[in-house]
Amino acid sequence: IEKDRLRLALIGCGYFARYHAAAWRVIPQVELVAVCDRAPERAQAFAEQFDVPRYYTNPEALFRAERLDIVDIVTTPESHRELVELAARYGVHVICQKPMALSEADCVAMVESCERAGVSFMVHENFRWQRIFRRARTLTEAIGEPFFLRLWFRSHYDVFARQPYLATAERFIILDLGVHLLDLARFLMRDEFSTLYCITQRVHPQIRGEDVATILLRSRRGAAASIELSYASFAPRELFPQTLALIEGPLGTVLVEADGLLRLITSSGHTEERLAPPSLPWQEPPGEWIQEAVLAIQQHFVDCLRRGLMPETHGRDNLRTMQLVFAAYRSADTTSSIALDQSE
Ligand code: NAD
Ligand code: 89Y
Repeated sequence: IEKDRLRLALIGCGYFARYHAAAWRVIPQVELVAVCDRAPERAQAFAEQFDVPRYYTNPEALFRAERLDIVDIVTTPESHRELVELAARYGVHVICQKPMALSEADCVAMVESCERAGVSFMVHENFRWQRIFRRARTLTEAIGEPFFLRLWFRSHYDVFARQPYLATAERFIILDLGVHLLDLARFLMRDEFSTLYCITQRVHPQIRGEDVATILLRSRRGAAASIELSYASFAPRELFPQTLALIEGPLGTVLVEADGLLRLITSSGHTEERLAPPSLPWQEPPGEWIQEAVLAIQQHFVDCLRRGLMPETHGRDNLRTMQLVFAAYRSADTTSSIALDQSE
């Protein structure tokens, strides 16, 4: 798109949207012209806080009234399909929070609607935009083709305090958090997965869905990956929301440790580097690395739109991640391994 500034609206003015809005405001090629939330007081307060000229409570009214280039959907997932399809009908490019939707059929329909309408559709899959994982992926170039990956996120952080809907969701940790680690696994391995086995558990007595999941995968080229997710794990130090990683190749190992520490071990020795911590004016603990990733992914979406390129984690790419998510639930429900069709 060749325009000085792209006209953007944001739908869903809840907890996480504040990091999106703060980031949009410092991306110079974008102008946040309107926000929308079905709760009028939230829409109004959010518009005031982020200096946005107009607010709406009805998404259709927003699309009718505004001439938009981009919409950013930051509602909870049950509304993602309806809102993405609405954007497609109005010919507006879309960036939508993860998880794309709650069923595979919804995800496929969303991707197809955007393709038919000729709008760009990207999923806001931000974990791979954390600086430490961009750097880790570069370091893997020194270790040859990885034969093993372990990603783990084991925490006892009270996520339900800020995101109470997670306590009542029928499916919790794989859809909400596993989706990020499954995407990271695809990103770090530069490969797709062909077989998956998953065990789920519920440890918290007062929630509805699973809060622990262990997923084992085989990649198309034969590598093994193990993904561990838990909100029931006490640790010496609470690291929420940091993901840790181990990547092994024939020529070396890459380790992603806490607080920006990276290690590379090869036959010529052991090097370590610590990335400088994020420093954004709006950052809030403990999610600073992710808040920085939010800015990076939004800038990437805008750069791709302006250059006519497909963004990373565009809808069809993210369908592969979502297929892994749904396969993990199928595997856990049936205690069987699932063969995936991840052909090109
Ligand atoms: P939230 O419940 O705090 O906010 C959602 C807002 O959307 C609410 O204000 C609600 O009124 C509004 N809304 C819902 N449906 C709507 C509709 N149809 N039309 C208009 N408004 C509607 O939720 P949240 O915690 O901010 O999560 C939002 C999304 O962000 C989720 O998809 C969640 O998975 C994702 N999230 C991502 C990260 C991350 O990327 N690291 C972190 C937290 C949350
Ligand atoms: O919603 C989740 C996410 O995307 O990152 C962490 C989180 O906030 C809670 O699991």
